[in-house]
This record gives sequence, structure tokens and C-alpha cells, in this order.
Amino acid sequence: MNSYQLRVQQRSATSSRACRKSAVRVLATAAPATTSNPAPPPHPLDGFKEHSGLKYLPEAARTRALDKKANKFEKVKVEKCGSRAWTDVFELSHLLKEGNTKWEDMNLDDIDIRMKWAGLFHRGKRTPGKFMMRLKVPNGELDAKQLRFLASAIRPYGADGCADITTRANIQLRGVTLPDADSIIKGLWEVGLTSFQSGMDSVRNLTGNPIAGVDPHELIDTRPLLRDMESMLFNDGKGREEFANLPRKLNICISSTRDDFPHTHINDVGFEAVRRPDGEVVFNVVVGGYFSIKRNIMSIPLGCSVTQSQLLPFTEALLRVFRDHGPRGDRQQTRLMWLVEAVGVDKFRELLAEYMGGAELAPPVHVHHEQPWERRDILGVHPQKQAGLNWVGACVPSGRMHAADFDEIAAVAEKYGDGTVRITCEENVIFVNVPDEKLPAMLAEPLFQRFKVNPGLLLRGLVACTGNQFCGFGLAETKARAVKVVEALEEQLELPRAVRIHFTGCPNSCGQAQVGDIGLMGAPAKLDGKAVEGYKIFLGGKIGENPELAKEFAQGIPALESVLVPKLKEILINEFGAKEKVVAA
Ligand code: SRM
Ligand code: SF4
Repeated sequence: MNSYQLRVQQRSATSSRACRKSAVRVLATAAPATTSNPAPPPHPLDGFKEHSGLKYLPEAARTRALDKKANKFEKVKVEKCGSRAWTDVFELSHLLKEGNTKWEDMNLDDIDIRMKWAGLFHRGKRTPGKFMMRLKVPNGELDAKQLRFLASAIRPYGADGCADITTRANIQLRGVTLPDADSIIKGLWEVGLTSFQSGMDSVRNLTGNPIAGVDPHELIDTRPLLRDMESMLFNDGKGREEFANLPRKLNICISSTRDDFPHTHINDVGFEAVRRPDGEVVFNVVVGGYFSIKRNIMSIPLGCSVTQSQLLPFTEALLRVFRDHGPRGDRQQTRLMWLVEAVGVDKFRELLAEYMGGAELAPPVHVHHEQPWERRDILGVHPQKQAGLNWVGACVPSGRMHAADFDEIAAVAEKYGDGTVRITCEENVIFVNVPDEKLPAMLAEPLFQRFKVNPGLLLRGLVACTGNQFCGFGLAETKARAVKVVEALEEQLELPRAVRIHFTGCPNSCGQAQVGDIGLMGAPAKLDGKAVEGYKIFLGGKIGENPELAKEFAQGIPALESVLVPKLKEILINEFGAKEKVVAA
């Protein structure tokens, strides 16, 4: 057992947060609160505000953060603001490179918690000393230069270095070590990306329409809106301290078509583009959707719409309202919905208008469609709104990527398209602006042997979270098993339509089990009386215009292919009209 493991054990035993290396200046914890500061600052805690997460909190929020019932993460933030990780990470990298100290001896809260504000997630349980680095990729748009940088960031880690497309159309790099973190962060900035404010109590990756700008059915291009929102919220990727101490994570998305690709119903804040009778495109606002171990709930209408010019001030105000008024007690009751419910929808809306300096928020725009709408499958080749150009959607099985994949995607995007791609919440990749005449040669590229443009009817809708390969919460393996299971099912069954299967390793539901036609969620199971890795099964998730969350259908299913394949086969036959393939004699 190394010194890190020993201290983790002590921490869980005693909940103590001792800092062995208090001599390391950058990682020293802040001084305790004092009331003896004689200077004029209006609040007694301002004496250490540079170090404390209390800096931007008004009196009432400070009281909540300091309350003895505040959750343990509030205490970590009061001790030292997560935003300090934005400078600590550079000094820490330097110290480790110099060989003056070891990561194992660093302050546990800095390593395991605060580094997440810089986007570094210690995978201490599965791969001690290795970090997952979560980026921000607004609207999932990446260019060839960025893709090549991502390849170069993970290549040095050999077998440990891989990456994932996430369920928020984002990228996570794996195998990263702290001595390298500073140069990777600088490299990200140079290509216009960042890892800052991607974890802990921050706004997550901003999602939009993955085919924005080329989609014949979009009401508005979500990319410039999300880019502006990103740069406003996160100070162009360098971190915005004012928003470093929210009560909890916050998911925000903008939807611009009836397909609702970014799932407004499961985001804390969803902006739904609608056309007003006068022709202007504005956004109906829905709030409060989220998944967690204890509660899964769809968003509710906020009872207002915002114009394009109100979008950023509204979002900024919403963050301030959440920061200043949000609950900081039981961690399971701190998502935005709890605040909305506590104050009531009307009062919440009034607070937002007040924080916007008394803005007028118009009522929501009533939308009525004569015709039903089938949510589109965007994999494959599709004509764009620009004549003669196409987007090409390719399936990345369960979102797992390697250095060579990034390089190859960059090369294909440059050779046949405009050098950019989009990644999706379904963990796939879309090439855009491909001229008709280039399609045949493009589709013959070896990349599409691995990342198929026309995958099977199960693989095309497969989504899987990280699972217990890297995630300490994981109760089950997800990605590799998910691919094997659907491949076996596709071999055995004829399907009348695509069925979306979502694997998630635990009830946090990062893999969104409740939105799948079929959802599998890591859970305990027994086999021959012995505890084994297993899943719960959910059925009936609907996405798009009339969303519904899937309901629990079965539990305690052992996570063995020999059990899962027949169980899912039975479900696909009974509920989705699948038929056994006739094997030629
Ligand atoms: Fe998640 C925590 C991975 C999307 C709900 N999520 C985690 C952590 C950070 C836990 C940890 O420290 O190990 C996981 C990191 C594992 C790893 O090594 O990758 C993790 N979440 C993911 C990703 C990578 C899953 C994936 O394979 O795609 C997704 C990253 C999104 C991104 O780019 O930012 C991811 N997580 C989600 C989603 C889906 C979404 O946003 O649409 C959800 C459900 C929606 C929601 O948040 O309401 C989700 N993750 C959670 C929760 C439960 C939140 C709660 O309120 O309780 C946790 C636990 C927590 O925050 O305490 C969590
Ligand atoms: Fe980890 Fe659970 Fe999220 Fe999967 S659902 S990434 S296992 S926290």
C-alpha cells in the first residue's frame, strides 16, 4: 500500500483531510475563518477571500456553505476554492517534473477533488496516479488541428492512453499524468480547447444540434450561440472564478429541431428554439431535468421564452441565481430542480428577471405541428441544406477512441470535407461539407471499416458510459461488453427497426439508461447464490418531441454474455418485433 492508498483509507475511516505536504505553497490549505480583520471589507471572511470558495457568495449563500449541515464538498470549497486548481495544476506539474515531491504525498482533496475544476479526474481506485482529462467541446465541433493535438496528447501513454466521446458530445482523454498536465493544458489552449471547469460544481459541456449549420430542418445554427455562451461562462477556457462555486453541476443545451438531439428534457437548462408568429426565432426555456442515484426527473417549462439577445444575459443570471440561492445541504438535493421547487417556478422566473436588471421575459411561444415527426437517424450519408454537399455520420462503437483514430479522422475530414467534424451525444462522429463527387472515394477509406457509416440496427444506437474499467463508481463493465453483446444479438436476430440500447455502469446514469429503448444499469446480482456484477434493465425510453423516461423492467441480471444475450434477445423479440435469423441449412 503506498502513501496515497494509506491516506485514502484513513480518510474514509476518519473523514479527516490532513495535508501532509503543507509546505508545498500552492497546495497549502486556506487559513480558518477569522473575524479579526480590521480592514473595511464588508464581510468578516473577506480576509481570505482569495483562497476561499466563499469569495463570490452573498451572505445567505455563505451561511448555507458554512452551515454544519452543508455537504462535504461545500467544506472542501470553503477551505479552498476549486478555481485554485487553475494555477495549482501548473505548479504541481512543475514540482513533480522536478522530482521534488510525489503525487502520492499531496493534499488528498487537491488531488481527488479540486483538480476536477481543472478537468483532471484522478482514477485513484482503478489506476492510481493516472488521470482522466475532461475537455469542453461546445456543440461537439472539432477541427483537424484539434483532433491531431488530441492524438498527440494520448499517444505517449501507450496502452493506457485512449479517449472517449462522451454522452455530452465531449472528449475525455485517459492515462494523463500530473507532470504532463501543464503542457497538455497549454496545448489545448493553443488549439482553442480547454479542460477547465469541466468537472465538479461547474457547467458541463454545452450541447446543441450535432448537424448545426448544415441541417435543412434547423431553426437556427446552435454553434455560434454555444461558442459565445462558452466563452462568456468560462472566460475563453481560462476559467471564470465567479462561477467556480455553484451548488452542483449544471447541464445546459440548445435544441434547434424537433429531434431534440441534445435532450433538453434531461438537462438542468434547455433552450428550445421556436419561431414566433413575427418570424423571429426565440427559445422556450425548460428547467430542472436530471438523473442521479436517488431521483430522475424530466425538465419542466419555466413559463417564458428568451430572445437571441437575451440568451447570454439570461444564462449568466441563471448561474448567479443558482449560485446565490441554490441549496448546499444534502448533496442529493442540490441540483437546479431543488431550487426551482423550493422557490416555485414563478418566483424562480421573477428572480431571473430581477438578476437581469428587471428584464421583461416574454411568455413561451405556443408550438403546434400538424404532422408527426420521426426523430432522424443522422448516421450514414445525408444531403445538407447546401446543395451538392453532404454530412456523413459514422458509428464509433461505444465512443472509444485511440490516437490513430483522431489522426485518421482529421485526415479524412481534410481530404473530403472542410476539415471539421462533429461528435455526438450518442458517441459518434459526423463529417460535414463533403461534395457529392467525393463520396465514393471517402466511403472506401479504411477508417469506415472500423467506424461504420451503415452499422447494424443495434450498434448504430448503442451508447455506453465509462463503466468500471476506469470509473470508481462503476458496478459493471460497460463499453467492451456492450459492443460484444449487440454484435452477438445482431448475428442472431432480424430487426424491423433500429433499437437504441444504453449501457450505464451505475445509477448515476451517465450513459442515460432511462432514455434508451432498452437501458442497462450496473447493479448487484447473484449467480448460484454468489454476488456477481449485474444489471437492471429499463424499457421504453423515448427521445425527441414527446420524451418519456424508461421504466425499470428487470433487475439482478448477471453481467455475463451467456445471460445477457438470451435475455435481451427475448426482449427484442417480445417488445420490438425482432425475429430469429433463419440459418441456411
Ligand atoms: Fe457522469 C459522475 C462520467 C455524463 C450523471 N460521471 C461522473 C464521474 C465524473 C464520476 C467519477 O469521478 O468517476 C464519471 C467519470 C468516469 C470516467 O472516468 O469517465 C462520469 N458522465 C461521465 C461520462 C464520461 C459518461 C460517458 O461515458 O459519456 C459523461 C461525461 C459528460 C461530459 O462530457 O461532461 C457523463 N453524467 C453524465 C450524464 C449524461 C448527461 O449529461 O446527459 C449524467 C446524467 C444527467 C445529469 O447529470 O443529470 C451524469 N455523473 C452523473 C452523476 C449524477 C449526478 C447527480 O446529480 O447525482 C455523477 C455523480 C456526481 O456528480 O456526484 C456523475
Ligand atoms: Fe461511472 Fe456510474 Fe457514470 Fe458510468 S454511470 S461513468 S459507472 S459514475
